[in-house]
Amino acid sequence: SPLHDFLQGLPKCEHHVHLEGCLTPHLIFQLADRNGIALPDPAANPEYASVEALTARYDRFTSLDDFLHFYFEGMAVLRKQNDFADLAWSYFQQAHADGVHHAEVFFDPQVHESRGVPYETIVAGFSEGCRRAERELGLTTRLILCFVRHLPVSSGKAIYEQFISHGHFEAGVIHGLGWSSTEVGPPKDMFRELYASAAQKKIPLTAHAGEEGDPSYIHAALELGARRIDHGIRLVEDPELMQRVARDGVLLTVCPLSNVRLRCVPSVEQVPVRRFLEAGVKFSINSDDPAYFGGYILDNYCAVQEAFQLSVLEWRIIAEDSVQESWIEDSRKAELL
Ligand code: ES4
Ligand code: ZN
Repeated sequence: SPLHDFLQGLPKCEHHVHLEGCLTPHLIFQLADRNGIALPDPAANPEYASVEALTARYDRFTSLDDFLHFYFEGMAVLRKQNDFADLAWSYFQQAHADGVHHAEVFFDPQVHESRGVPYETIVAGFSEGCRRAERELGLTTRLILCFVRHLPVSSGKAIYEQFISHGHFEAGVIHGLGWSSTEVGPPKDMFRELYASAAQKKIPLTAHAGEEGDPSYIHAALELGARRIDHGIRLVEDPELMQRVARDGVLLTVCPLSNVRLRCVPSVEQVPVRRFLEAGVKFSINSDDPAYFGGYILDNYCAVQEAFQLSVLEWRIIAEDSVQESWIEDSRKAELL
């Protein structure tokens, strides 16, 4: 887009990216080999015949759950601390090249632990990647532990207890909690108890809601204490709730290319970017699962620009809101503004 260089140079914050969603087909095959892990048999699963075949399958996701099947299958190649560290590092290098100065990144410990990887290994690897990015690239980073909605609450509770007993919030190793995975189906308030406990400890909370699910999922997430909403695009279907979100300054972390790939909208033009701007709803633009959705954060910024032709002033509002709503100290915000 004509503003590509301007958008590249704009100091960006990313708030919605799953580190496991940065696992490219190339890295899946490489780590499967390195760790001696068998990928699904290509005889029965032709998409696993090659890097190219797997990449091509990613163009044809039919829904969130269709994508999640591949996302959870792919992450099975992560075993050792250095697998997690390498994955995080590969994301941070790309983010840095895209002009990201601050990144808040999700990870799914329940899913790895269900495959026998200890919580300590996962957290040590991902935080090693974060520290390297801070040291070598000058990024600031925040790890957000995500609960997943397709596994039993008891498995989320077991992870939460390890997070608490390690003192990982107080130590600044993990800065917040979120939830993600299958939206429609499981109870909207399944993490009520965990979020109540975390809110009491003043732990920042976010939640995936209003991606495939209707606005009542957003309402439930806010009721449980989320102070940020991941996706939230269906908020426009409830004008009253939208007014409240605008008034309370709740940030939506919007992921345009993800929404198109998962068929939440037919094209980027239908992501309610203008409506959010007009309603005074704060939002940031993010990549979600860049290895699966065909683009990192700058591709998402450029896609929004192509669809909406925003002014430089509008871009400055978006960039400023992303700094102000980041979970960082005021002194760091001042550096980024
Ligand atoms: C996700 Cl796009 C999306 N939605 C919900 N959960 C997720 N986990 C990873 N990507
Ligand atoms: Zn997400």
